[in-house]
Amino acid sequence: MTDQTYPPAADIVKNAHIDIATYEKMYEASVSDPDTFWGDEARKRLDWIEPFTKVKDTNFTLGEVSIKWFEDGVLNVAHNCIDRHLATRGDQTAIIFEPDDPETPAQHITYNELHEKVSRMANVLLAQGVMRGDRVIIYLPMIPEAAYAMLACARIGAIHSVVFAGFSPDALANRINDCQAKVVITADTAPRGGKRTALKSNTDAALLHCSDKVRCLVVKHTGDQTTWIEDRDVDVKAMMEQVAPDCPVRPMNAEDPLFILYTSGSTGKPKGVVHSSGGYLLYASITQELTFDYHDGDVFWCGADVGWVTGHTYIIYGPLANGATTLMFEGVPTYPDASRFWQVIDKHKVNQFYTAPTAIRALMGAGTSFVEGHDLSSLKVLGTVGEPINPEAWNWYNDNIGKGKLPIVDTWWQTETGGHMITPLPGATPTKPGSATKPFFGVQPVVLEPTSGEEIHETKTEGVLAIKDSWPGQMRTVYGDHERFEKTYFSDYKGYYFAGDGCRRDEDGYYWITGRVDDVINVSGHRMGTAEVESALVAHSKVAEAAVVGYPHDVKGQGIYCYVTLMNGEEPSDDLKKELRNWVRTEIGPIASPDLIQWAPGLPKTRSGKIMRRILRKIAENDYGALGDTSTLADPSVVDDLIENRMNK
Ligand code: 6R9
Repeated sequence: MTDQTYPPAADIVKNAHIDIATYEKMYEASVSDPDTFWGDEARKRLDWIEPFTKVKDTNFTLGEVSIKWFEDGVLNVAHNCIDRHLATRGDQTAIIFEPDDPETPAQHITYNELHEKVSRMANVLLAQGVMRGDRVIIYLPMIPEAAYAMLACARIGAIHSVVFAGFSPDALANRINDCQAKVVITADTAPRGGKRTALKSNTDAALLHCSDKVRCLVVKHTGDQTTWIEDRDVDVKAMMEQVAPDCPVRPMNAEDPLFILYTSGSTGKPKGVVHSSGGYLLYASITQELTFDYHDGDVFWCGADVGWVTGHTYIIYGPLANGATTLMFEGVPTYPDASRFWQVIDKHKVNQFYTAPTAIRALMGAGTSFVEGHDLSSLKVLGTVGEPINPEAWNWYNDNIGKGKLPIVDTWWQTETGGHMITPLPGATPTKPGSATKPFFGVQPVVLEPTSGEEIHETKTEGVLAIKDSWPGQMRTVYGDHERFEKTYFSDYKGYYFAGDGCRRDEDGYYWITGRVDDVINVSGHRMGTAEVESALVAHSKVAEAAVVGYPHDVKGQGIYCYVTLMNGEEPSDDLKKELRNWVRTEIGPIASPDLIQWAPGLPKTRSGKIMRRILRKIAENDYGALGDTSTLADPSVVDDLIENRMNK
């Protein structure tokens, strides 16, 4: 990592919402008196049906963890993202939809049109018997209907849970069942990078494992043929034409859940992260505006998928709460070729662009010829998210896309945090490639000594990253399992929210995220629990045991390395590797596809039978010098075998 510092350019400082003096003053105010700071922001940024009288009521004590913000306030999220803008910006574009195929015309959906579509979709849901608090699964590609569906739920007080369209039928079924969804909204097929995913047939397969009461709402997007089950399947677009174009918003309590989003942890099945209506929306609004220095009239493009939290907060809720024009892109960065991002920026005159280091690395590998010939002069701010950015990728982004002039905001945050936690602000923070820099307003990061859990007060230090006090965008609970919420985030380090990441803090107080300290790996910016991949592998009849770790991968950041012990009598072969890869893809989805599989006659275990993952990680990383103490192993010789047969990259 380089420690070179890039101060914001003078013209950026001049036009930005926040300069360095303002940042310091506001930061101090936000942590010394959160009630005043967040109370003022909540009144300024959101429309309240009933004003709140209390701002913050939060407790991080194990056994009593409770997070409430604006708890007696009443509002509606869809009203805040749509209706209140109609008087002043009804004809302004709310969503630009850029389809997968560049030959298909883009759509510009105004706030007036968004209002009508969302109301119609809400009426369709009501007609299906969806009531306040009911769960709705959204399994859709990146099409405007995904936005309509999310906002329609918000409008009537239903709780949505978006499932990434790359997940398998099994993963979808698990989520439908975990939150006992009443309805699944899907599409016939999803075009992406010129290929099509059969979402409806995936949904059919998933619903075989769910209650037969679950209704299936199908968006006919491509018109591809699908099976149709009368009395269960509903043609959403046809229904939307039949229902009324208006639907009143339902007043919701600030603490009513807005959505559930499943995310991987280090143990067990994915957790349903629950976000609130009031605090979450406030946090989405303030971070979208200030982190990206968004100004009225700008075109904002977050290149994530709505299946992830980044898409929730920075394609839908943040931009729309701020009355922005937000771009929704159905495709991938490399289709038809590696110039697609730059073409889209040129075509729609994008002002802020937000993507992941893995995408930057892939495009960097394709070469700069793909950037040439595209006018990128509309760009004002660049952002990254999802994993630490390596200096090579940072420099490439800075030189070729930012032309050495634009601020790059490297935003550290999580599904659990709702919005940015540690990030530069364009007009305020000098950046250092690879550092997420300084905390956002109201966020109090601390570095803890990993074993004692003591807070380290020296500025320059290293340890685990934790957060000292609540912020409005914080998750409220794990759906249906508050105990798991407390155990996962508040039990290892008492009194703090423990994020699962390690970090270093330099002499300037800048934070450098060093990666997960638990068994979560980060593959192409997607979070994956190694335990999930392991349980998929051992579900295969030929697999006796499996251990999965991450290893450094040039494009993906981390790749998935699997050690597999076969059942007695099973023969290892390349065909079997292929079979196991396909198996994991069907169990979880293509994003979990193993990169390397090594046959392991035995796994390194302690005498009590615990797999020593530290050793497996080191072998996968090709770092044999650092294996550490292997004397506690039940059978130290298995290590030699694993080293000898390590897969070559
Ligand atoms: C928003 C999102 C969260 C995990 C997080 C950390 C990693 C995210 C990062 C970063 C270094 C950044 N992460 N942003 N690491 N620098 N700027 O990605 O949410 O999918 O829940 O992942 O991603 O390890 O703990 P999520």
